[in-house]
Amino acid sequence: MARPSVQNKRSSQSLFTPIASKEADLKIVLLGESAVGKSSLVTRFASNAFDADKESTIGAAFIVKKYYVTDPETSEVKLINFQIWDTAGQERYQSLAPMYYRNASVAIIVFDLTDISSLKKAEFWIAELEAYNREEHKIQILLVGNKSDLSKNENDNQILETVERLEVPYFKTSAKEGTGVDELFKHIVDSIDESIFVKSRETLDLDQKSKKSSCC
Ligand SMILES: Nc1nc2c(ncn2[C@@H]2O[C@H](COP(=O)(O)OP(=O)(O)OP(=O)(O)O)[C@@H](O)[C@H]2O)c(=O)[nH]1
Ligand SMILES: [Mg+2]
Repeated sequence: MARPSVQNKRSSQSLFTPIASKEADLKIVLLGESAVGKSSLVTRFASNAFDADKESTIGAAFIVKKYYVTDPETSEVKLINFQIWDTAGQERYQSLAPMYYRNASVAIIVFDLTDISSLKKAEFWIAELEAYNREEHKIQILLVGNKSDLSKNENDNQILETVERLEVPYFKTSAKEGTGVDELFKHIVDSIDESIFVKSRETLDLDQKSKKSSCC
């Protein structure tokens, strides 16, 4: 089957918002050391923007993003309501993290490709989530090396060895330039279980409107 195409704000959605037949809510959490670019990745994904002077997150930020996917074969449009918890990487907020990853479907663990110590912190979060998953939870864990625009390959071998050992899907991104961000979210969209989709409220609204207009 051909892979579904994704329409986000950058493409046709701003000109024409499709009506989805099905929709699903998807809770995502971002974890990682401070200043690795978690908030910048969310801003790139949700608003296609980048702020070079982004302020460090306090506690956590919550972002909602509607994301439409069209199946090229059936033309069926599906809506994914991303509910994104962007946590604060500063040490003093670390104990709050379980509040945000509890009930999440996907955890994006971010490190900075130019700062090898941030990969250690990523390993810590992966270990914590794997322990949580052993208690009958099922968070999909993804590892992201961000700031690829700055990386000069100096840490590559050490990163690759660690990534192979961790055995989690790995993505390289630049929130600044936007590279790799679509691939990351497309991977998330592609791995959504069909069973979580329900009939879209947009279709239900249309059904009701057409019933009203044909009535009496
Ligand atoms: N060059 C470059 N800079 C980036 C990139 N992503 C983020 N930055 C910069 O890195 C700094 C930290 O980014 P944030 O997005 O605030 O990092 P964070 O992980 O959310 O940090 P906390 O909220 O403290 O946990 C900011 O100055 C960003 O502009 C990137 O891909 N490339
Ligand atoms: Mg932040």
